[in-house]
Amino acid sequence: MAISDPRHETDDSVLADVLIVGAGFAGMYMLIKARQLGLSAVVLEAASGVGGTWRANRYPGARVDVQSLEYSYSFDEALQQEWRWTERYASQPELLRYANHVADRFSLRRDIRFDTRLTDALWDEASARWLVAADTGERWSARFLVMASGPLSTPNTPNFEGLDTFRGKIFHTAKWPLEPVDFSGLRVGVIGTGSSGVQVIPQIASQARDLTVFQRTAAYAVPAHNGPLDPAFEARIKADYAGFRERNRRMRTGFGSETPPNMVSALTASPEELAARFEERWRIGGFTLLGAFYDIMLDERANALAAEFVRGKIRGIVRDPEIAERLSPRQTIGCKRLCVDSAGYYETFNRPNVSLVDVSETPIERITPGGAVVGAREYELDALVLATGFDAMTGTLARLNIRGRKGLSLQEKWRPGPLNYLGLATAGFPNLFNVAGAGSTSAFTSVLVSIEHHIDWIGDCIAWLNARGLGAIEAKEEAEAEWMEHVQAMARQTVFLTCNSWYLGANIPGKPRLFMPLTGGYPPYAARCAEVAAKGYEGFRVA
Ligand code: NA7
Repeated sequence: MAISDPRHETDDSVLADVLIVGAGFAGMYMLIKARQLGLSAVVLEAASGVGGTWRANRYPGARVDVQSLEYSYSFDEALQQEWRWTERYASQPELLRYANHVADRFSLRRDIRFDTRLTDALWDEASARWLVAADTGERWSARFLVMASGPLSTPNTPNFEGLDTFRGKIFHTAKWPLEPVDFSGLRVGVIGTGSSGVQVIPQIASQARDLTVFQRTAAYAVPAHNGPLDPAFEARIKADYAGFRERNRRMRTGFGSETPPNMVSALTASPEELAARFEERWRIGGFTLLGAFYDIMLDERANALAAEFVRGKIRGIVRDPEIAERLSPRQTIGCKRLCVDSAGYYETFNRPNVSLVDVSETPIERITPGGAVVGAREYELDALVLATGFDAMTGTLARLNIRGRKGLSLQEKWRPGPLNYLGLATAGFPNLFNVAGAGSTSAFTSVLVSIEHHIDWIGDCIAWLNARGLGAIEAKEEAEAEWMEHVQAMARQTVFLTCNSWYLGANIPGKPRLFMPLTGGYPPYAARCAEVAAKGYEGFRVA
C-alpha cells in the first residue's frame, strides 16, 4: 500500500547515507561507489533480482545494440579482464548473467532490497534528509536519493479499445514472463516495429503458425553481423582495455573508436564515394552507418542519401516489391533510434507465414476477443505481442510521489517536461540525483559510459560536500532554465526534431513535445559537468 506522507512513521525508519532506486547497471555501480566513499547505502529494487532492463526485456531475440566489449563496466580492471563475452553483441541472457556476476563479485545483494518498490520520497527540510517509503511498508531516511531507475523502464501499453476482451495471451516485450513462451501453432500479432519489434519479430516468425505485424512507422534496421566474439579481437582490446575505454570516451557516442566517423560531408561526395562508404559501413554493421559521413545526423539532405541507401537494401532483400515499399521508412534515418538487426528482420517478410499490416493511415480500431480490427478487416489472433516501447525518460519518476522543498511534487514540476540541470539534478529537489536520464547524452551513448560518468560525478559531489561539512546541494532555477534552453538549441542543430520519437515524448499521447536527451556528444557534455564541479558546483546552491 502506498503511504502518501512518509513523515507519519519516521521512528521505525532505517537511516542510510544514500538511498538508491534500481538495481540495474546504474544502481549497482552507485552502491559500489557509495561503499568506496565509506557511506552506508541501500538499494530498493522492484524486481526479484538485479539486471534492470536486462531482466525485464527478456523477450526472444533481446540483445544489446552496442558491442559487448563496449557495453560493460570499465571501473574495475580485474572485472573487465576476467569477464568473457561469447558474442560481439551480447544476448539478454548473457547480459543478465553479467549483471549477476557483478552482484556476486562485489557482494552487492546484502544492501539490495528486492521486491521493494519506492512509492514516496519526501524532502524533510528540518533534518535535510529524504524520507522514503516503499510498497512493503518499510521506511528509510537518507541524505541522498539517487534515481537509478532507468530511462526506459516504464512500458507503454497503448489504450486500444477492447484490449481487455482479448481471449488469448497478451505479452509486452518489456514485461516478458520469466518462463519461456511457446508460440508454436499459434496465430500471433505483433504491434510495434522499433528496436524491440525488430528483434522479436524474426523469432516469433520462426515459431508461430502465422505472424501478423502491425506497423505504424517502418523501421530502419541495419545488420549487426553478430557472431562469436573473435578471440584475437578480444585479446587485442584486453591488452590495453583502459586505453580502448579512453579512446571511446573521446567519441561523441562514448563507443566506436575502432570505426570513427568519416569527417567528410555526404553532400560533397561523388555517387561512387557515397556508395563505397555506405557499403563499407553496412559490411561493418551497427551504428557505424550513421558515421559514413559526418553530416548525416546534422543535415536533412545528407541524411536523405543514407536513408535512400537503406531503402535500396530493403528493395534488394524483400522479394515482394509492394511489401518492400511498405517496409521502407520515409522519416529521416536515425531520428528514431536506428535498429540493429541480428536475425534477418527484412528477410522475415519473405516468409509465407508472415504478413505486414500498415496501420499508419488506418490505425488499429479495436481489439476483439479473437483478434484486431484494422479498417474493415478483423485479423484473427491467438496471441498478441506489444512491442510498443516505453514512457521514456520521465515515465518512471513521474509515477512516483516525489516531493521536494515546500511539498513541490516532481510530477507537477515535470508536467511541461523534465526540467533539469546537467541531466543530474532538478531545482527544488536537494540531494536528489538522476542517472542517465533527460538532459544528458545517455540515450546517444553506450549507456554504461554514461552511467559510470554520472555516478563518478555524483560520488565526487558527495565527497566534496562531506569534506566541507555541507549538508545539501540543489540546482538553481536559472541554471536549470539555461540548461533546458541548451538542450533544445543543441537538438535544433540536428535532424532529431524531424520525426516522432520517444526522445521527444511523441510516442505517448498527451506528453509534452520536448526534446529530452542532449545531443552534441558525450565529450563536451562530460567536460561541462567537470567544469561545473571544478568551479565549486557552479549553478548549484550548497548549504
Ligand atoms: P520504440 O522504439 O518506442 O518502438 C515502439 C513501437 O511501437 C513503434 O514502432 C511505435 O510506432 C509502435 N507503437 C506504439 N504505439 C502504437 C500504437 N498505438 N499503434 C501502433 N503502433 C504503436 O520502443 P522499443 O521497445 O522498440 O525500443 C525502445 C528503446 O529500447 C530503443 O530505442 C532502444 O534504445 C532500446 P511509432 O514509431 O510510434 O509510429
